[in-house]
Amino acid sequence: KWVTFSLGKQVGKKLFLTNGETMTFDKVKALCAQFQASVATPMNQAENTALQSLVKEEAFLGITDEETEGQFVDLTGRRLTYTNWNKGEPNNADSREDCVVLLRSGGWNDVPCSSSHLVICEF
Ligand code: GN1
Ligand code: CA
Repeated sequence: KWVTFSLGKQVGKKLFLTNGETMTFDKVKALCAQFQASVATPMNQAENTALQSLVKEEAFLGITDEETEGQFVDLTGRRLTYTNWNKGEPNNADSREDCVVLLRSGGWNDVPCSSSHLVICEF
C-alpha cells in the first residue's frame, strides 16, 4: 500500500511530514518506523510551533508514560527536556491516558493510546 506524505514543515535539521491520516498510537509508530522515521517529538518551542502551524487537528506526539505512570519519555526512553502541557495536563483521565497529543493551541494533552489522532512523522 502506498503512503503519500502530502504536507511537511522543516525546522532546523528536522522535517515533520504527515499524510493526513488518523490512527491509533501503535499504528502511528509502525507507519513512521516503516520510513525509518520517528513520531513527531518537539524538542523545543520552535519545533512545537512548527508542528502547530503544520496541521489543524490534534496529532500524536512520540511521547508516552506507558512504562512508568507519570514519567513521560520519548520513544527512545529518554526523559523530556522540553514540555508544553496544557493547563491541568497531564491528568491521566480515567487512569488510562498514556499517550500525548498536540492541541490546536499548541499545548499538550495526555489521551488514551487507543484513541485515533493524526500521524506526523519526523525525519
Ligand atoms: C477530555 O472528556 P473529558 O473532559 O473527560 C480529554 C482529557 C483531558 C480533558 C481536559 C479522550 O476529557 O484527556 O484531560 O478533556 N479526554 C480525551 O478537560 O481527549
Ligand atoms: Ca488528559
